[in-house]
Amino acid sequence: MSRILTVAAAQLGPIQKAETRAEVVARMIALMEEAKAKRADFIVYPELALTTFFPRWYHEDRAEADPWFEAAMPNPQVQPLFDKALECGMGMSFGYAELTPEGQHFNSSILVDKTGAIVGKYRKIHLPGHVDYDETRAHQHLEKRYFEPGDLGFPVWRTMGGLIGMCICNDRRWPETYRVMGLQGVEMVVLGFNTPSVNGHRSGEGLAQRLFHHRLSVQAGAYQNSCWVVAVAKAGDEDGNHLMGGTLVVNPDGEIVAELEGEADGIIVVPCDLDATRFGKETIFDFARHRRIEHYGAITAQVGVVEPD
Ligand code: CDT
Repeated sequence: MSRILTVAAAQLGPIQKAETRAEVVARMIALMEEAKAKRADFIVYPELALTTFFPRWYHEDRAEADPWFEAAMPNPQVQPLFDKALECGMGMSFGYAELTPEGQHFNSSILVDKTGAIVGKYRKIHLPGHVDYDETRAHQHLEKRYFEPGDLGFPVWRTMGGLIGMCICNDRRWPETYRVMGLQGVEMVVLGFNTPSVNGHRSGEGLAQRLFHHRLSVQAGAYQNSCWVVAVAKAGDEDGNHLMGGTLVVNPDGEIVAELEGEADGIIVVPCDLDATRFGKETIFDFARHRRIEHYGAITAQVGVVEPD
């Protein structure tokens, strides 16, 4: 049996500070049209897809960052993307900065089905970076200043003929992210990322190593939970700050089946057989038969390391 969901991983090249939502949405629509021509069912865009990666910019008054946030989704500036998706009969996922009616700020992503309905929302849980200006860093990474940790867990949704989950950027480096979704039977994890191509704390850690850690993380998550992973970059030079590419699709064996070259807007389209997740889920990663939860208590009982006496 096969159950094909054809996915388009839609990388965005750099978005400069001065670029408007309307300009970015036009770029996203152009990628969607390309995906439609290649018969994609589902298109995945990056983290914070509608704007530049603004958490690199420090504001003493954090409310000054609010113009980067969306107070409603969809809103008039993003509606043309929803209209195009409905016209194409295509599901989609993209990330954006969410400002709730209660005044909370999250780094969020949504899952939209082929009828244009928002069926899922995820709020980033593993926020990297720092709260205050850090002069020891080559560049600032102020996600902990501008966002609260997500409060929705790691849900999985039954949609588009499969079981689909989301996470965002830094979440992909944490095995807990995939396992919590794996325990809900996830068949495809989709995620977007904005990853600086140099570690702000360690200038010797450059592009090659950053790409290595990225691939290592998503390949391990896919293999250990026997699911597809679709990881989509915002890439290139944003106002002098470089983000790596590395948009790719990983199969449930942990193999990269497609990877986009370069740092510009572009897509890779992969027919993903969701039934290919069955083998791993029913053999080596049959959780019901093999997990030993009596030994996993420390995973949820503590945050930091507790060394033995
Ligand atoms: N956007 C995001 O989460 N970026 C992080 C950079 C970590 S360095 C502070 C990432 O994991 O790629």
